[in-house]
Amino acid sequence: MGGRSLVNRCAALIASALLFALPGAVRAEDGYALWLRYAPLEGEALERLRAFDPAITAAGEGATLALASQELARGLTSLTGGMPQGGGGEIALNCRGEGGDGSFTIETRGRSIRISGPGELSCLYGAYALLRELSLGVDPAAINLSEAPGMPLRLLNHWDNPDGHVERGYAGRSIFDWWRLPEHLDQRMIDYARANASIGINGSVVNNVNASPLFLTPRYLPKLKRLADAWRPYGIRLYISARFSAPRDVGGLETADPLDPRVQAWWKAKADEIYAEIPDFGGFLVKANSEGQPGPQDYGRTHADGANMLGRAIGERGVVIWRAFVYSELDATDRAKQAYAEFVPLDGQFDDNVIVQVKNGPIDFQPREPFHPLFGAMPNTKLMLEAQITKEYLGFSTHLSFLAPMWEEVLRADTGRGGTVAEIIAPAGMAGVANTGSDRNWSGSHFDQANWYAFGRLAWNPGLPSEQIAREWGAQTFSRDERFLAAVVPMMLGSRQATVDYMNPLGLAHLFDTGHHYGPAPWVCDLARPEWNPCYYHKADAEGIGFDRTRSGSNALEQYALSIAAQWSDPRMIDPDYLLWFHHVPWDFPMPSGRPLWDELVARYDRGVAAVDEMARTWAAQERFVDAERFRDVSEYLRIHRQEAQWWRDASIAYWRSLNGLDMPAGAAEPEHTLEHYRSLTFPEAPGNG
Ligand code: GCW
Repeated sequence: MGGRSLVNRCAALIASALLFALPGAVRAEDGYALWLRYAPLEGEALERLRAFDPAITAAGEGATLALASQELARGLTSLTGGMPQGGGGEIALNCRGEGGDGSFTIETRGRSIRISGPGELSCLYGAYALLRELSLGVDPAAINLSEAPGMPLRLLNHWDNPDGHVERGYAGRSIFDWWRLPEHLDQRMIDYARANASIGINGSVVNNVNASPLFLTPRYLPKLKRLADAWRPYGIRLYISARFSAPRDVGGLETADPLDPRVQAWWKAKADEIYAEIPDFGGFLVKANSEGQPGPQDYGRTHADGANMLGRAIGERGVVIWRAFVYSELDATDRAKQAYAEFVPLDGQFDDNVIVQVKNGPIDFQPREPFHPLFGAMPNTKLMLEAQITKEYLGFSTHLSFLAPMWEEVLRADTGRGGTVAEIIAPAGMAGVANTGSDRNWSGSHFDQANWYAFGRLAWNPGLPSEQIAREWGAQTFSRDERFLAAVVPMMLGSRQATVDYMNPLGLAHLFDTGHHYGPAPWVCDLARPEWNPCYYHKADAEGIGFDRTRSGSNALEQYALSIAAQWSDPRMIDPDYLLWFHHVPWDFPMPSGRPLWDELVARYDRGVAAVDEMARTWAAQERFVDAERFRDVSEYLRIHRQEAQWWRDASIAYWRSLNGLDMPAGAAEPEHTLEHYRSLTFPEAPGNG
């Protein structure tokens, strides 16, 4: 069967795509289509693409190649308002074989575009890349690209439970319908794979790291298999979070000791059982001896003992990803130091198929943290970066906060020990804690789709500038009109700093309300474990504020390379964005701006709130570029965002003043309510709680 018939087989699908693509079709824009809307081109770009009118030919037969053809046909139909007829142009897909890393080349000669690469996935990735360019209005005759992935593993981590609750999920219930699987496969599972593939994501860990052992029971295997089968053509491998105590929980053993031969045999048999059904199973992700999860230390063994035991069960078929997010109430040292202290001594002891997954910063996905000191400190261990796409500490789904600049900040950070974070993780990869849910728009808010998109694009190419990501996303998702992009791209780029400013300015961290982490509660000081308390992190009193992590304090600085520690050790020299992370300083400490610390702090809060006002104004001017439904959604969310930014500012300032007794700096407004008011607010039903 030749390439043409492949295309013919896609005809039905194209016809249905056409239905959605017709200009003026009465189809509400609810955000479901994500960045894959392929809105009809206009003007010169439309004429050019219509004139190009390619035939799509594919040399080969495989399912992934067929998808590449379908995607091209669907995208072109949508972009031009009509199915390509093969009126002279050509898109030739030249990729053979399974496997390959998805790297691709797009070469254009006259009216012929050739997509090639080492395996079929190359053609699928190339097709998405070509469509992205065309969606941005680029002339097909000018598209020449050659791309390879910046790292092998580009994974989403879902913190989804089998009952549909999503830990730290702000977009509804889980997208995974375990109850109806394996018999019913929801269309969302295909659309999900397609969205991921379009940005280069190649794996999905489908359950929470606070893992239910159910996923390791025979009942779940057919469910997992159905998903894995559906995702395979999209190049998405399925992984699961494994509960370390599973041999006891569901295996009938009385121990989960990694050095016990029965435990080893149980995991080996379990892995074999999984691989018999899912030959390309990705492997296990494990949260062990962290926040009450079971692990090897329960038996006096190390993280390396536990990880290697699982790694041997998996063998060459996949990987074990072991999380470094550990801290203990029994350990009195600074929480920011604990992961390093536990893991650095194990460097060199992990097997080849074990990867240690490290959060971007040493505490926990705060609006801003310095990079994690483990990056660069374990030269003989594969390290993977864990980022959080879902906005647990960044305003849930109602604050507009574009996170590419945050990830760019960590990826580009020079560890002073063998390269930037991006270079350190290049042999392993990046994981993003997903923000997907059952909400029609997937991510809880339209702009949070940009964070999913940005995560995938950065994992594919960690050198991509945030600005380019924002432009691409904005043009594909909302409007390619230059006036829209000129306003909305800068708005997105400034939004994360705004969140830092009104929530946790100047290096403050973890001032969130207990448990659900919704809203401010810097006054909480009395919870059982010290590091659960915001007071532990800010250490504010009548004299000053901030966590002394220099030699006179916890000396967390010593965990960084000397060259980096030197930049951060002097409170007068450090970038003010990290000041209170590393230093305890008096309220009148002179800041580079010339203001005393207190005035600077209030100015930062005000700057954050003002930035949200500005965002609302910017958005209000975009009505003509955006469909009514999404325009209104974003407008309403920005109203919530504005109120909550004010709340963060006012509650924080009211609390600091209760400690320092200082007046408001000249010209700054008093908090709207009393401290008692802010302290009295409770939100037991806030979403996403663990
Ligand atoms: O960010 C914290 C969250 C927990 C989460 C934990 C982790 C999955 O508050 O909900 O648990 O980190 O990363 O393990």
